[in-house]
Amino acid sequence: MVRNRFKYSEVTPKKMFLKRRDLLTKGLCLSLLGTTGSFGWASPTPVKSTWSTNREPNSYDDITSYNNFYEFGTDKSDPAKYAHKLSTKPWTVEIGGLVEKPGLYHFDDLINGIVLEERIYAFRCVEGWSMVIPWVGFSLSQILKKIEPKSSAKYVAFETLFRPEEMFGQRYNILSWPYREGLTIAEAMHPLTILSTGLYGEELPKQNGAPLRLVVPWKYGFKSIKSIVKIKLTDKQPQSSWNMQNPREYGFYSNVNPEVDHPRWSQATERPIGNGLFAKRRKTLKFNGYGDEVASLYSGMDLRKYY
Ligand SMILES: Nc1nc2c(c(=O)[nH]1)N[C@H]1C(S)=C(S)[C@@H](COP(=O)(O)O)O[C@H]1N2
Ligand SMILES: [Mo]
Repeated sequence: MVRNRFKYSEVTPKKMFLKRRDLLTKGLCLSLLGTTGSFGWASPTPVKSTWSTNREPNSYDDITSYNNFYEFGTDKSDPAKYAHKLSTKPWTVEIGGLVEKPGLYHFDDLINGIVLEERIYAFRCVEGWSMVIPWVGFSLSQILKKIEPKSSAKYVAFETLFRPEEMFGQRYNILSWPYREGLTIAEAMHPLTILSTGLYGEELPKQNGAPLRLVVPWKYGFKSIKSIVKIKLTDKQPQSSWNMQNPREYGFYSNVNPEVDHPRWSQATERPIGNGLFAKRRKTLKFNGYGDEVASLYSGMDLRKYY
């Protein structure tokens, strides 16, 4: 397969991005953009979403070379070096727990009929760095509607695959494998919560969590679990690998909150990636700037207690 990847480093990313978006809307996509043909990984036709931020996205290079994906090592540069070892085709997702339609879903069947959108989201890692990322994806709620949660379902649990032959990081006990995360059903149904299958209009790179990865833009980055193979609806709060590793430092909710510091550092400001070492820090916004949309999910809750 010839991948006709634009070299974002050769042009200003925004310019190229807009040019590409133009092509997309003109419907010239499949042949010109070299997407994966019958696969719907990145979609020839991402729809522009009103949920996007107006902020300028980071470059393709920033987004695909500075990563956290501990299955491939703990250095930021490790995932870009080693994630190619992961085989993602074919891919299946096991769906179970409190749903009417459990089963082992082939990736293609799972996303069949779903319209992919472009969502430019702010992204904030708990470590203090941030980016703006033009995802391709769709609201998780669309999948949940397909699989029909029972009324007793209160949470959604996610798991990354466990395959130490391809993911050497899983041979070390840095985290409890497989990587696990969870959301309340209200968080999972919120239209801002997406499953991503691509970025910058093309198939999701493996270091970013191909072929299917969660993105919850108002929460710290570790909630956005990569390379998902299991989705389970439960009536009990799911385990999360980071919470298991250090419950005092990483709570279940982990909403971005400049007023609640990490026990070892302040969360008041963030370092935007990509503007050089001396880039000015930005003030971190409550709920990462998505408060108007999501604050009501937590009304009456003490966000210091439920960190
Ligand atoms: N399976 C898995 N998912 C993961 C991680 C990981 O180590 N393993 N790291 C998390 C963390 S800490 C962050 S900040 C984001 C990073 O996403 P990015 O590399 O696409 O920016 O992925 C999250 N999802
Ligand atoms: Mo993170």
